[in-house]
Amino acid sequence: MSLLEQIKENLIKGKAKEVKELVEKAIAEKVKPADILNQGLLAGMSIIGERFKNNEVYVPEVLIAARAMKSGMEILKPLLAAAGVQPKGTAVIGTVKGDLHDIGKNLVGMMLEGAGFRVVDAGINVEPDKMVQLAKENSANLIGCSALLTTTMTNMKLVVEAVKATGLTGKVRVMIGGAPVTQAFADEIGADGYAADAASAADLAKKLSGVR
Ligand code: B12
Repeated sequence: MSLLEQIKENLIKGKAKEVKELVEKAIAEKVKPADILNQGLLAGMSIIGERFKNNEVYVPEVLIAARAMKSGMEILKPLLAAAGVQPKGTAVIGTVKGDLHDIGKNLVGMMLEGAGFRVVDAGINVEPDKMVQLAKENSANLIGCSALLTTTMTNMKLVVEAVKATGLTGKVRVMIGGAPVTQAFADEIGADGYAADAASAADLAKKLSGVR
């Protein structure tokens, strides 16, 4: 098995220490940082995403795989920056005003990172203006809103409106999700997209960013 395949397989199994060592080995063997990222780490994370979508693995496995990805990314990040490898896009993610649930939002963040995006985590109970301000400050092309309560999902509309009010419509796309959220609701409030789970959120982010 090639080094890159070993990185991918160990990431799928959530073996953080092994992933870190293999990434170090690949760097020492002069494998290109972009190949380590794309054919090793991201390839593994994409398989975990597919399995999660198909209910073949569950939240704990995704968290463990994401931890393994992080251990490899820590070493790779400075090299990627030095090699001029650009992220696929930047997403500001947050749980909307009034809502403290963050497990789903965090998973979405991890899958977005796993898909090659830079993620700015705005946290929980986030004011709509704060989301937009962070998007501006970080030149983000995406805002991801999470809500788990029927009483707070309506605050997603405020984010869509704040994006409009700042003239960022078309530049910053708003995607939404969370257990009570539906595509019909996304259409109703004028959000750019909805996804039912973290792996689909990564697919949606790529679609909205026009990248593969
Ligand atoms: C854990 C939990 C809590 C924890 C949260 C801890 C934390 N750090 O997040 C605590 C105990 C704090 C909590 C508090 C409350 N909770 Co609560 N909670 C839950 C519970 C059990 C699980 C939620 C969860 O984490 N699911 C797992 C994650 C992985 O799933 P997920 O969030 O849906 O995310 C996935 C997708 O939705 C999607 N997704 C999520 N976000 C995004 C964003 C984008 C952009 C995209 C594209 C996709 C996406 O991808 C994720 C991964 O696949 C749910 C019940 C349930 N089964 O959903 C109740 C639930 C959401 N809670 C509920 C309630 C009522 C409350 C409280 C009001 C209780 C109270 N009386 O105090 C408070 C509200 C506090 C507040 N202001 O937010 C109700 C909501 C009812 C409703 N319809 O509004 C639920 C449904 C329980 C119930 N059956 O009554 N809760």
